[in-house]
Amino acid sequence: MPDYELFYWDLPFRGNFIQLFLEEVRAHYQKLDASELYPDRNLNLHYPGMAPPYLYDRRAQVWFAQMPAILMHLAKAYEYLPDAPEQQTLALKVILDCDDVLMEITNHNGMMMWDQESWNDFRAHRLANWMTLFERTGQSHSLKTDAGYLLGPRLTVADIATVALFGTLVHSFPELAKDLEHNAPRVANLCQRVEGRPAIAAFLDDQRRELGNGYCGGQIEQSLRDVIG
Ligand SMILES: N[C@@H](CCC(=O)N[C@@H](CS)C(=O)NCC(=O)O)C(=O)O
Repeated sequence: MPDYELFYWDLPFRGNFIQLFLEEVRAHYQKLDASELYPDRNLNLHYPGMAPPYLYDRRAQVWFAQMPAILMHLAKAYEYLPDAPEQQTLALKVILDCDDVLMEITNHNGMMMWDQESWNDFRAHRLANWMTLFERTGQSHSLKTDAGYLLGPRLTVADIATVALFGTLVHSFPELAKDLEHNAPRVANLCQRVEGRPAIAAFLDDQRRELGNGYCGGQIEQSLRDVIG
């Protein structure tokens, strides 16, 4: 029996935040399709969540929804938070920043499609500022252009989340690699280093062979491809 069950779509988007973590710590888990729970059963969970991802922790017998809550739960279990309490809060802040970027880049989870003008403006300003903000956070700690981590001397959940955000983004949309390199060179290098860690690299190889450059799916992914391309 696996220790965890992760329910998400066959897409990287929010699911990879959890899956990169589970792979990194070599957790015993099973990935199941979100359609097994959503939309018919999600309100019957003990702690219902509005939408995938969902994680079931078999030992604790608890269901979790909300990507940031799931990651914090796992980070505590595997000691992937920084040591100092204020740095632990900073790790949560980094994960919440990531979730905000996911929301913004998909125009509120696809509620509206992108048009060229609004995308160009978002890319030049808010997306660039988001990238810079992660870079500054790393610079305030030990992150160098070829070494170190976002919140200090060791890998934490904040690195996994940052890489799940920007590593996935530039893999799915290689046109954005130069934006990341320009605004956040240390973060760009962090993505390569973390994506190269053995368990994560093996997982991403398989996933990228299967899903190609798929990102968030649906019309909003097509809309992103139209404006980026
Ligand atoms: N704030 C939630 C957002 C959950 C969410 O919007 N999930 C999306 C996919 S990433 C979803 O499956 N939405 C329902 C749908 O597409 O039908 C979280 O961070 O987990």
